[in-house]
Amino acid sequence: MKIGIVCYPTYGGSGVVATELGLGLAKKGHQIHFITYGRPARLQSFQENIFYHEVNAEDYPLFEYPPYDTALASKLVDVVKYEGLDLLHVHYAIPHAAVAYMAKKILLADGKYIPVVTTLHGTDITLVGNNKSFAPVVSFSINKSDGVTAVSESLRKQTFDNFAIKKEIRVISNFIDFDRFKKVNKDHFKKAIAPNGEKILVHVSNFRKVKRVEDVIYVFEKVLKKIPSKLLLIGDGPERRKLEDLCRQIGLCDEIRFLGKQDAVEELLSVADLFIMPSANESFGLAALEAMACEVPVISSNAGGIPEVNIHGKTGYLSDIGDIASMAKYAIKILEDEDVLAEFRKNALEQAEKFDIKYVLPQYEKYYEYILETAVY
Ligand code: GMT
Repeated sequence: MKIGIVCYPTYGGSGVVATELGLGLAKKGHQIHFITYGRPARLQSFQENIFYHEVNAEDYPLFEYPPYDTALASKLVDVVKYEGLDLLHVHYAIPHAAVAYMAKKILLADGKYIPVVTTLHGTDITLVGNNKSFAPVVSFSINKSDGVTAVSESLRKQTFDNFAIKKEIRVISNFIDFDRFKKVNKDHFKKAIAPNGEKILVHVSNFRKVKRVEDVIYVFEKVLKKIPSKLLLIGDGPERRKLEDLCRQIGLCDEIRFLGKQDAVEELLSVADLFIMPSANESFGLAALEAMACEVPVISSNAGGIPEVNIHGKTGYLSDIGDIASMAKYAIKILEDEDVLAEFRKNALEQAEKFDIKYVLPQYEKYYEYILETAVY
């Protein structure tokens, strides 16, 4: 198949999933065309069957904002037409599903039919989509997509609860590529981060409010009272400044390291003992799955789709959103006993294996085939 993939190319989970999906499909012989405004973060080197088309929203003195949607629609029309694409797979309802619909109509006027599959990732539904000014576009573009997938049962339910959806939504979960995400020997990292054998706690996110990174710091503060440990905060985003201030305020600058954005996050996860994800909302929690693939148990909130990934009492523990005391108690329970930690590590890996890309790629391929057979125009 020749498939066009549209996504946000940044460090967010949706861009990661879209890119890894494209790379995986290309390895299986499909021709993949990424159509984005920047090179996707995980698209780093040449690979057979991968093409990249950059969308340039030209600025013009008359425009207050560069017209990204129009530029993307025009690029989609161009790529579908001249590369002979069979299907467009857009990640994120707004604006991608809406823009794909526009491109589809333009192409139809020219006698070319292109089916559109939309994947919902979470913030498009739970945060942005609930903003009343976006809601009509979100509902419309979901209903007008030929196929719709959501990354968890929880997100599927939330979509039906919040919007007037007349379409079937297929759940195809996030996945993990074990060629990349696996525990590797990085003892020199461990020695540098925790020279006295301290336990290493890790959080990875884009430091948005919804991630509740301050809870990570408060949980760590409690853990530190019982267990010698270090905290790595990986990623960057709008809350970082406040978080740095918080670390200074509570005097933990020597114990907490802000590492910023990291490309080889799996190498850091390889030296971690515990991953913390206290999010207020999380449609799936790909970052937790990546940690589990590297044999790291997870202390998380029970928001959204996280319980579909992190199994309470087995791969980690779930607490109510904001319940720092409970999260710290569970973290200590895992970290204070080496046998317990080893058992949770083993369970985390076993659970992550259920989300192996080798099981999920065929689900997308089958879904594309189904859409190509059934789409009516
Ligand atoms: O979590 C983020 O801030 C990034 C966000 C995105 O839209 O890129 O991630 C969402 O999609 C990921 C991939 O499907 C999911 O694993 C994340 O749980 C989801 N984030 C939220 O729902 C907050």
